[in-house]
Amino acid sequence: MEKENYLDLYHQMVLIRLVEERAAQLYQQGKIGGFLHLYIGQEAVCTGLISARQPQDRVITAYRDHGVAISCGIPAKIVMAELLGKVDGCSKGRGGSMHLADVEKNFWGGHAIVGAHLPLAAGLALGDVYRDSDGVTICMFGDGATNIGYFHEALNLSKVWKLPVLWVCENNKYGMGTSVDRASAVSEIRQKAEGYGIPNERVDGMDVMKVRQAAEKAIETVRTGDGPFFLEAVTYRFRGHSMGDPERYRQAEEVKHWQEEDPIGVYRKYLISEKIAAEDELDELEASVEEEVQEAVQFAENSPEPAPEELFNNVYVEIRGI
Ligand SMILES: Cc1ncc(C[n+]2csc(CCOP(=O)(O)OP(=O)(O)O)c2C)c(N)n1
Ligand SMILES: [Mg+2]
Repeated sequence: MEKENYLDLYHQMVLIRLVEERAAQLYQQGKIGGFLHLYIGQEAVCTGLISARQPQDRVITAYRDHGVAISCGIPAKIVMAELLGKVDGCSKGRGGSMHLADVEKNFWGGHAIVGAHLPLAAGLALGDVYRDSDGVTICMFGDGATNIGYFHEALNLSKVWKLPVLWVCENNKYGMGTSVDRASAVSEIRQKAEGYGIPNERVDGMDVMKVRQAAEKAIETVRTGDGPFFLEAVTYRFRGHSMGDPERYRQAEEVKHWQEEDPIGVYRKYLISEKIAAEDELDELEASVEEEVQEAVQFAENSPEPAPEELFNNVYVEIRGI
């Protein structure tokens, strides 16, 4: 990678963090409605993973999707406008936090029902097989989703039909409020892929470089190979499941322990120790991201609300030649 590429990844991680910190404030001010699931702590996963994809590779995820949308190339101001339910949002203000999407950027959403997008990912990949495309469908989901029937149906079918899917489990140790240890029969989620004969790997999801390397390998394995691959990224969410979670299911010390491994801090140290960037250069970059987020909020606040007569428009969309 060139220096510019390293800095791009840093920029992206800081941007995701600051967008979400502002989103939390806007939520508390009542400017964002519905649910808001923050990705803070998990930024290295989407940043490393999606930086390794080619344009023909699709991405689909669950409701913890703000970081994924930014990594897929949706500008911060468009994400912010969607969070505020405004017409300039990527879903024209109808989707909100859990339904960010942009097909032009090969980002297929943002899905609120746990596990339900896994069969959709299998369908997208089947479409690519029909069209003779060499695209890989990257499907991200949580550890909790792996206890749901859809997960098992989708994994099974993907192996039987040799579908080009990269299954990526973000194991952040908890579902809504239940730890993996209490809800899952196996503690290493990748073991579930073994049951379907799917090759798999576990990676440190707090280290963007490690995620990127594992993702590059996994995506190429799927592209050139004979069916799906399963990647488990071990990570942690620093905030509650969604806004207003009292977090009675975990100890403050545990959260503090993981925060010492903040993925942005880990990467910052790496860039400095490898002499890729100097400290003041990274400080400047952070300051510019703060401005970018400020502008994004202004843009979103100034964007109009959808008009009432638009209510039934854009409920379904016809997409040709996907
Ligand atoms: C089918 C279904 N059951 C229950 C819920 C409620 N629910 C929302 S998120 C969630 C936990 C999912 O945890 P995980 O897959 O680990 O994702 P994370 O929130 O950790 O990113 C649950 C049970 C839902 N949205 N859909
Ligand atoms: Mg989880």
